[in-house]
Amino acid sequence: SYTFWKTQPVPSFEEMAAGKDTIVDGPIKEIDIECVPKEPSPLLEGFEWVTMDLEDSKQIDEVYDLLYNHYVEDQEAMFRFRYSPSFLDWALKAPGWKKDWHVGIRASKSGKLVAFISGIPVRLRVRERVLESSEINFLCVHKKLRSKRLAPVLIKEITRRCYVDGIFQAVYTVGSLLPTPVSTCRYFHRSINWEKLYDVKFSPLPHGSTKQRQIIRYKLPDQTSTPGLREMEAKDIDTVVDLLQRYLKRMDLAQEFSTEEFKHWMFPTEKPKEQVVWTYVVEDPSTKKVTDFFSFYNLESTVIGHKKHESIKAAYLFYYATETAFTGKEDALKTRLNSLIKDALILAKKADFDVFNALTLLDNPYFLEEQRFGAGDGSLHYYLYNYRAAPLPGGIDARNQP
Ligand code: YNC
Ligand code: MG
Repeated sequence: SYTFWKTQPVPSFEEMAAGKDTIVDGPIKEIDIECVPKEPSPLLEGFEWVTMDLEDSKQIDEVYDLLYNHYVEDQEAMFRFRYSPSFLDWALKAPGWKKDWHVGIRASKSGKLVAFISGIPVRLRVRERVLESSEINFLCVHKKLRSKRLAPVLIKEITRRCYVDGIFQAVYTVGSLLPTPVSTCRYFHRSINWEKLYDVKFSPLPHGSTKQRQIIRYKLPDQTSTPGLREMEAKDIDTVVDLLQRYLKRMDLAQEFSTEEFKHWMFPTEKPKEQVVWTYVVEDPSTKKVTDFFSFYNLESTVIGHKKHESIKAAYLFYYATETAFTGKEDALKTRLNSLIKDALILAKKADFDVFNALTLLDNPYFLEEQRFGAGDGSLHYYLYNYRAAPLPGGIDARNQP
């Protein structure tokens, strides 16, 4: 098995396990641009390569439709991610985005989009080294074309396009196990609308509990409690970028944010049809200094074949940072994060979300239990392409788009 992955510049399971303490970080293979093919390799008869034009909203809708019907589901096929067109517009047109990295396959006759893979440029720091890399996401093959080895063909094509542009490393996250994760996180879920989550069988009724007890368990106050908490404004940007950059230095794997990238991800000014990201700051009422921020994004899941509920509205914790992280006082950090995330839950409830999700990354373990998140059954593995790196005990950032 792993007949494809064995041919790729990724560490084997054996190498990674044996080399835990001895692996020296660095590229696996040198790429000679001269030797990179100028054209894609031929496809199965009846299919053709296309570069999607995501400045055309009709083509965003085509990607949306493909993913809406064929993208990631849970093990029991009860839920499927439903990235909105506004979300895709945001996620695929990050600063420096390249049209060439939005790769599709169409059926020649009908013109129908049947497969997709994408990359965006990202400056990724692995410990002390910064890699100009691509972040690969939204790999999807139509259900009728599964198990025909199309996925390796798509992966090879996006790799070729990255190489052509002089990008030789990539980062990607996948729910399933491939050779070889550099880090692994678990999903945690915090019910907001427990009754609905129970109705759609997302949340079980724990043995020995009652519906009423569950509803009370997840009840939240009507108002946030952190003094000075408010929506982020343009005037906060410089302070918050600086805060986030300092905060992320504590992690072994993190995106290096420029101000432009920060604005794109955390403070988009063009208001889309559907709001994608929410960002709040805390302005200390006495000093007027911004001391904390947090953000979450909106990603629904379709409830497959349910009569009453079409989808679950999920908020995903995105980036955050707090000055208390630099005090060296673990207790202070823990207390602060718990207050902030409790307020994030309250705000997510006001915005009509049913559930609030987070991974075991950043400083999240400090609040997951106390804020009544429960472990989900999914893991998310983090991978690097053409870069060998010892496992990352120091934590990772929040690029948590599955
Ligand atoms: C996957 N998700 O192991 P072996 S995540 C990578 N990522 O290869 P076939 C995957 N590889 O084991 P199917 C993968 N899923 O023989 C499968 N594979 O070595 C490997 N699902 O191919 C698999 N989206 O075409 C095997 O499988 C080979 O028809 C089998 O297609 C797979 O976006 C898939 O989960 C996932 O649409 C497309 O099942 C299909 O099943 C599907 O016969 C639902 O493929 C949606 C879904 C995946 C979400 C994601 C990140 C993708 C990362 C790809 C790797 C990028 C590497 C870096 C490239 C740039 C380099 C530079 C610079
Ligand atoms: Mg296939």
